[in-house]
Parts: sequence; structure tokens; C-alpha cells
Amino acid sequence: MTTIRLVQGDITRESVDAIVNAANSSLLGGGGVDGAIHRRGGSAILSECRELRASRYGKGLPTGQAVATTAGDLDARWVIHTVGPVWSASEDRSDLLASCYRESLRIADELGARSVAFPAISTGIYGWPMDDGARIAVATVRAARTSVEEVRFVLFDQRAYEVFEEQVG
Ligand code: AR6
Repeated sequence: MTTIRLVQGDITRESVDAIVNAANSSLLGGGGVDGAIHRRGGSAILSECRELRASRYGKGLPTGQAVATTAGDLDARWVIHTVGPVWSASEDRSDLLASCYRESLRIADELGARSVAFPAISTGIYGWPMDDGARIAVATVRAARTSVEEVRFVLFDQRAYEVFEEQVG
């Protein structure tokens, strides 16, 4: 049974087994959560991302997939990088967003992680509406078959926190 917890704040301040990064296919950093994780986590994370690009993911990490690296200086054992879909009004990409949560939990299980912190994937630079992003996040985690004991959604601002609260009930 997985417990869902909500926290308002900066995900890089969390103490968990694995922190999920809302990355992009390049795995080489960016803004938002991604920028914050690389800044606070230090260069060890980027080094492993570069190695992944030089080996398994020469063309980048496809949208909806996930891969783990060290968490560097963060208070976690791993960072799980996943690539959310860019929001589209004309095409339903919900399955890809759900896949990010599912695949991240699958990687967490492979690693033996018991606690995982997620940001609200795709709801920043990638433009996904927060209420729909929260609905998909909570429903997907609830439906997942995983040994992860705690999923912590870390929401950056109060509005995001309240939207998630409504979904968790
Ligand atoms: N802690 C928790 N949540 C945060 C933090 C933080 N430190 N910073 C932002 N958020 P985003 P995306 C929230 O843009 O939409 C990057 O450039 C933010 O308010 O980080 O998946 C990547 O390299 C929003 O609700 O990720 C990609 O190119 C949520 O986290 C692209 O952005 C996700 O916002 C990915 O875009």
C-alpha cells in the first residue's frame, strides 16, 4: 500500500530515497525543477547524464521514459529523470504523462527505493494545466503496482498544493 503525501516547497530540499526530475530528452539540464536539481545536486549528476547520452541514450531519453543517476549532493540516493510531454491542446498526450509516473515508480522498484518525491511533471515550462496534471499524477500513482511505500508530491506554490489536495481528497 503506497501512502501519498503532499508537501509545498522546493523538491531539492526533500529527504527521500529518490527525487524525480522533470527533465528533457537531452538529460543535460534546463530550467525549472531540472535546473534546481542540477544546481543543488552538483556536477556528479550531470556527469552520469553525459555517460547515459554516450551509451544507452545516444538520441536522448524518449518522452514518457525514466532513468536513474546518483543524487550527488542532494539528500537522496538517486535522481530519477523522466521526460514529460509538452502540453498540446490538439493532441491528447495524457498517456505519456501517466507513463512518466509509472516508469519512474518502476525504476524506483528496481533500485529498491521506498520513498519517492515527485514534482508536478509537465506543469511548468511544458504548459500542462495544473488540475489535469494533478489528476493524472494522483490517479496513476494510485493505480500503480509498486513496492514504494511513500510517494511525496512536492508542489512549488500554494495553488499547486491546493489543486493536488483536491485530487487526493
Ligand atoms: N521544486 C518543486 N517544484 C518546482 C521547482 C522546485 N524547485 N521548480 C519548479 N517547480 P518545470 P516541466 C514546479 O518547468 O513543465 C526544464 O527546462 C513548477 O512550478 O520544472 O516538466 C526541463 O529541462 C511546475 O509546477 O518542468 C525541460 O526542458 C513543475 O515543477 C522542461 O523544463 C514542473 O515545472 C520541463 O518542463
